[in-house]
Amino acid sequence: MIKKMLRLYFIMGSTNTGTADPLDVLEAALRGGVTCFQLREKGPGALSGNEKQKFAEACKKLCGLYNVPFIVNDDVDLAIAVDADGVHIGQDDEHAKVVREQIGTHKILGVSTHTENEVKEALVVSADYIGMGPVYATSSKADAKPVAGTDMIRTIANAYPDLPIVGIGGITSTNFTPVIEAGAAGVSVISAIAAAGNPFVAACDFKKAIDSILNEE
Ligand code: 3NM
Repeated sequence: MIKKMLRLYFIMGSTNTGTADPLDVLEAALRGGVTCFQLREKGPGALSGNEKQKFAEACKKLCGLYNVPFIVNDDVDLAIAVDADGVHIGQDDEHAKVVREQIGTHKILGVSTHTENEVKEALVVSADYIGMGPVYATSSKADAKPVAGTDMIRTIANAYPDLPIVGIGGITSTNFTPVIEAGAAGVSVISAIAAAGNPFVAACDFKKAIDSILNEE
């Protein structure tokens, strides 16, 4: 179930959509077929406090209309306050063990990983999925690690065949195939949808392309 959820995993914050209204972009992405959504409200101009919570509530409501899981990046208190479906954390965020204790076992926990050791640590806290990247160069994350390609995804997918893996970083509808072939269950994208001229068409085309590779509708 988690693997299917990861197929086209859309990530966005209110600063990722240029002049377009972020809630319109999210609605278009959901209509286009994204299978999971993560609110990642980070960087200059990001919302905070009550404004961030209101925005999160609006995002969660939209996701609910489309039956798409709503995940909050990093902010465990917010995830609990709005009763999100899960939390995604990086290696620099709060320790995964503490987060698992805070959110319990009913919420989804995703962890960004870059090495086999980080993957092992994520497994200890029963991470529901891991993110691996950046597969390609990205301009959406200021402190992204060096480009990793797909080698580590392949290594981890071979070692842990049941572990749901999602690739991230510079992935588009025209370069995602090697990520799936390496063993990822899906791809996470910001700009390929959030910065597309038509996010609905971008999500639709992307979803069709992934489904055709995974041979399922
Ligand atoms: N995490 P885009 S790369 C949020 O490598 C994030 O862990 C990364 O945005 C990692 O699809 C990244 O626009 C940015 O490249 C992904």
